[in-house]
Amino acid sequence: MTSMDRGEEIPWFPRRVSELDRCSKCVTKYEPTNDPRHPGHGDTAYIMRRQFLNDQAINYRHGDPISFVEYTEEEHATWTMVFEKLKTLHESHTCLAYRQNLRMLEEAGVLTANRIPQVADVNKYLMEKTGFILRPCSGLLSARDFLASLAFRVFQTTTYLRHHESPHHSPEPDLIHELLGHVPMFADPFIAQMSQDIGLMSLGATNDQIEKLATVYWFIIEFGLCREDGQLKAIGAGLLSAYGELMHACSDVPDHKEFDPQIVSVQTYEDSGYQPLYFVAQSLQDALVKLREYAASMPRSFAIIYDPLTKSVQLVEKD
Ligand code: TIH
Ligand code: FE2
Repeated sequence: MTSMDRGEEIPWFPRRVSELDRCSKCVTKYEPTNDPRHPGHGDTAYIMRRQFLNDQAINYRHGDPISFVEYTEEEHATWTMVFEKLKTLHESHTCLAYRQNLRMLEEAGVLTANRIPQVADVNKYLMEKTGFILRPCSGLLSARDFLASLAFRVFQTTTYLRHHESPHHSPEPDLIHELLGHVPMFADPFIAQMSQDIGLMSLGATNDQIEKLATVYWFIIEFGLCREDGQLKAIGAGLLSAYGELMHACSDVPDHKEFDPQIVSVQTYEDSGYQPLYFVAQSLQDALVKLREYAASMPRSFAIIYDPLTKSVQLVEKD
């Protein structure tokens, strides 16, 4: 008997990469239009600029060339300031994979401190590293839609920048976070695989499972740490793009626990200020192994098979 026969509804999910066009549902949180915690709250010019870039992203369809974005001098200046300040912490606070990939991205001229890179150029680079590509989106997506895209090695990316008066921490993802936090890590095969595994597990998952997977994603891909030579180092993109929180995370102020997806999946988290608790993996390899054990333990009435050549998945019913 299949799960369909038992009357269990498997929620709709994309079967091929082009169906990600149907996975762009945004959730509203920290909108500068109505949330005083957003640094751009009350700044009409900022709000309009953010809206303009979001509108462009909303109209993006799979297969479209990524359009060139003309960033303003003010935006370039914010980028440069953030990049240069973060550089002072790279040696001491970031993991080896980040440092190596960032150096390669700089040497290739893809990420440079003086100009905001174009997403199309970043994609060309990442495509050859791990096959991950960035696709424009218009803000914080629903966890289900966001995780589904990872199954196809697609990363939904905001295109607006944080407010210039709060350059070193943003309460929401922005292009600086995507480019300085995620891009060097998506060039790493273990992070790429972990992200895709979480994505594949999310396809057709229950709401409860989606929440658990989103929490694991949060604590490893966004805010994860690892230990190198006895020292805490950031692997999470949310730390790699935020000067203040990067220092906080590696200090002895917050709590640190060993990364165990079973425990992580039910941990509550902070999403407007610094985290009070971080999880520490032994290494990226170790995190991937643990994640795969966790994935295998998740109850599911079907299996998903991914074909990288056609970027499509097949659902196999278990009986
Ligand atoms: N706090 C991050 C930054 O300042 O770059 C942005 C975010 C990542 C995830 C949630 S908010
Ligand atoms: Fe992120």
